[in-house]
Amino acid sequence: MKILVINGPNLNMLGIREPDIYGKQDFASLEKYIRDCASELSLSVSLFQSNHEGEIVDVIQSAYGVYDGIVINPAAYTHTSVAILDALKAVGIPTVEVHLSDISTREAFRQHSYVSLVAKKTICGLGFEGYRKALEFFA
Ligand code: CA2
Repeated sequence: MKILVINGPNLNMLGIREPDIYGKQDFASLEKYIRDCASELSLSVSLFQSNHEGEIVDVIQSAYGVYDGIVINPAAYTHTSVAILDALKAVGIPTVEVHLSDISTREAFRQHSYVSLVAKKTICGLGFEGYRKALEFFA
């Protein structure tokens, strides 16, 4: 089973600020963690990170007919992007949404997610472990 993992804007900056919210580990550690989890679960995984909404839309469109599942942390685009929601609807690939923090207990503007409208499952507040749970959903 082929899974595409998409991380959105600023997640490449993990570990340098706000460790109380996002943890102390950097983005390279997150990518290694995801690859190790996928390997343990016998899933084929591709990783993509972008700070650009249109690039994320493009990679979702490119996943059509190629990937069996998408794991996405849209980061700030979670709360703003109808374009990412529409791309996920267009390709119809089962999607699990992940957030490192618990967005339901943070600022009001973080409590709404467009991606949740299409996601099979949303996992929040488990840090890196949320990505493992998302991969387990597909496994
Ligand atoms: O909790 C999550 O995973 C988020 O998707 C992370 C986003 C945030 O905008 C969402 O509301 C929730 C932020 C990604 C990274 O932000 C950083 C902030 C400071 C230092 C490093 C990264």
